[in-house]
Amino acid sequence: CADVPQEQKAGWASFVKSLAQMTGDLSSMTAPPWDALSLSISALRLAEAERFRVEDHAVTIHLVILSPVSLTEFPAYWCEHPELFASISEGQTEQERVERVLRWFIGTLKAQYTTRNEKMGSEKKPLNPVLGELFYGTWPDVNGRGETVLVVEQVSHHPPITPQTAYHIENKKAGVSLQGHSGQKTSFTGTAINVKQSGHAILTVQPKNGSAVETYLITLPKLRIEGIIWGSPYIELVEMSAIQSSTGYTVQIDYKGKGYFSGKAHSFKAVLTHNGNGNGNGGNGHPLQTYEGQWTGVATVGGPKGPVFLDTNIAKEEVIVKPIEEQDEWESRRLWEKVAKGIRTGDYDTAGKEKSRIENEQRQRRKDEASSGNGWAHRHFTHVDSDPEYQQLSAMLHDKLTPAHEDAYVYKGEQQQAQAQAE
Ligand code: 0T9
Repeated sequence: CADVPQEQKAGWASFVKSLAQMTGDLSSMTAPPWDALSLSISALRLAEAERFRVEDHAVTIHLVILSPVSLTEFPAYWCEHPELFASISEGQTEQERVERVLRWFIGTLKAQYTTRNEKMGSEKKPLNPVLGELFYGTWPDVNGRGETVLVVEQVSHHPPITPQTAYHIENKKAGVSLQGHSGQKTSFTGTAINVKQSGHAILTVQPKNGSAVETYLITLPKLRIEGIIWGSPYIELVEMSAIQSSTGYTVQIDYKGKGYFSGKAHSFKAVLTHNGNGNGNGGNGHPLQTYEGQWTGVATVGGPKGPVFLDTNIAKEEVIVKPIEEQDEWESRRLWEKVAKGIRTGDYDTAGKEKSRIENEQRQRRKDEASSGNGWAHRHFTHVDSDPEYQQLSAMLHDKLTPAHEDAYVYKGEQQQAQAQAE
């Protein structure tokens, strides 16, 4: 690395520093190994680094790795296989239904965590939603499966509260709905970004065979953004997450990258147990079934040679969104239209100016709210300090699988929604 020009090393250091500025939490790190990083990078692929224009300004770097899509669009990833979502209620037994929940959940991971790499070549920094930003979408009723409707709202934005995105997805005909919220805490390890997700989701199912309504707590996995020093960031899921059903079933899902269970990247292994007495420790139950494979590929039941549980390469259906001209001014694609266009066309000047305009407007709004004493009101969700459904389900989960006690954002439903629009 001795022959790497000094300006390029400095360029990388400023690139990495700009990452820190963009992801809030990172900048609170006390002793980031910037120097070590810029040196190790220079020994790697400086040619790659060229596309960040390392010798240039940090501003250029920001925008090149910036995605034109806001985080409020991400909840749509929960439903890019609407038929898997809808068919949960068709399971004949409690165990069959929990298996369908697992199949749907594993089926969402590829979209959630690899879409940006597929569409834009690498993971990119999503647009940071503003408070009150909305995203609406639908998946059509095909073959009688019922229409699925998505409502997303950015419900918090400012520190010290972690920014949170709340969402509600419902297929009325199928009797399946998902309600959740998500936020992230990021930290930089020197070579990767660790992301801890806050929030959880609760799935509600009205079984088609007439059994009582069931709820399922879905916890969110941790992730690592790898490949940063190579200039091509991608996500690997780490540690574990869980699905806990009100019927007493627990699924623990362990995630591993290259070199573990199968020696393949993006691997998982899920174990299904039932906690016989309906309370206490689901993790201690005798394993009823296992599911393993790649969440980007094929998964099997009962061992690697078992029958196929899910092939994640089945076609996905992107959410349908109204044309921008028909959208509310708070809807994500309308709100970010000029920024997104700038990023897409390489007009970073306009993108940057528009982004600052939106951010300044937000700052002014917050100031006005503070001086008038009228805070921002959520349109579709009500904040609750404790959610009884969450309490009931998380009490059945093993400690190591339980997210810290959390509040929730409850969907107001259509009635209140209509009322709010009339006001
Ligand atoms: C919830 C999902 C989440 C959001 C994203 C970490 C991340 C923001 C949060 C967790 C969705 O259900 C699933 C997928 C991707 C996650 C994003 C990946 C990512 O890189 C960003 C962070 C904030 C960055 O933009 C870091 C910058 C880096 C990509 C630049 C090289």
